[in-house]
Amino acid sequence: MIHHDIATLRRLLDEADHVCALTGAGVSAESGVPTFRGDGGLWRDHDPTRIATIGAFRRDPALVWEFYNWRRALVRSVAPNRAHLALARLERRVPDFTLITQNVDGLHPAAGSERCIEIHGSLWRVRCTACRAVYEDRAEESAGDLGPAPACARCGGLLRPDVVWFGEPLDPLLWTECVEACTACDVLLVAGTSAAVQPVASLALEAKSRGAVVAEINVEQTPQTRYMDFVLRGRAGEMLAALAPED
Ligand code: BV8
Ligand code: ZN
Repeated sequence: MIHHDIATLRRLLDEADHVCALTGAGVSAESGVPTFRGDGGLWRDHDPTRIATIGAFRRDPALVWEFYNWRRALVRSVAPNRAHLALARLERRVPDFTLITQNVDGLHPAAGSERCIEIHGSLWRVRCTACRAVYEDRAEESAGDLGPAPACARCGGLLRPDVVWFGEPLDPLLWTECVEACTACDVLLVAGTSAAVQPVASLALEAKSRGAVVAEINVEQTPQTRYMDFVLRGRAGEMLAALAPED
């Protein structure tokens, strides 16, 4: 039996000790950041395997940096939306809250989320392909554009975006934290994700198998809709603001 009423889900959140939220690109859509697979999606014009893979980067680093510089400049020009702000409020109200995001745009931390696991990395971190130095980088002066072949200040090696590409493993420590949070939580909110990318998509079913109440917040159906306890069919900003209204 799938429920659809926000009031009941909100009461469950009020009673929960441990809440987990898992977000995808749909949560940033209302900030003006294109999703990957929807209309006008990022991947629509690009084949992700041509861009978001280590092979693509080795073949044509300038092409990959063109894509990421464009996304960095775009994200620098937008602000967190109601969905990000609502999840930051929820974190402050719940005894034990964990946010897991597939998004690399940094909008959750910008909205005030502190317990946020960026499981696919961040547009705002770059990593040296030679000495593995990691640089936190808002690129204030360059407005996001690091050029076609940014070089490591320490060794001169080629820098890459510190994100997880297809075929690359997730950070094992972060992944363990994600699994622990999803298997221990009372309620899991899955917002704005097509549940297309593994192994992150498996977290929702893992949570459900351990007895969590799992709620999908999405404008469309996903392959996981039928497993959900709650389905809030609508925009993440509106739904999450209703679940965690302003004081
Ligand atoms: C790995 C980072 C193994 C960079 C991204 C089974 C098990 C394990 C792996 C695999 C497997 N099957 C296949 C794989 C391989 C692959 C994979 O999952 N492929 C898929 C496509 C089939 N997985 C991997 O390669 C992963 N690595 O498994 O390594 C390994 C182990 C050991 C040693 C070596 C290797 C790594 C995957 C990470 C890839 N990186 N991005 C970057 O962002 O540039 S993926 C990319 O997709 C983003 O991270 C994004 O977050 C993610 C998921 O997309 P969504 O966030 O869901 O966005 P999408 O557009 O798809 O959907 C948006 C949703 O929002 C829609 O449902 C829409 O309806 C909704 N929406 C829109 N507007 C709104 C809304 N909802 C609410 N409100 C709105 N307003
Ligand atoms: Zn280096």
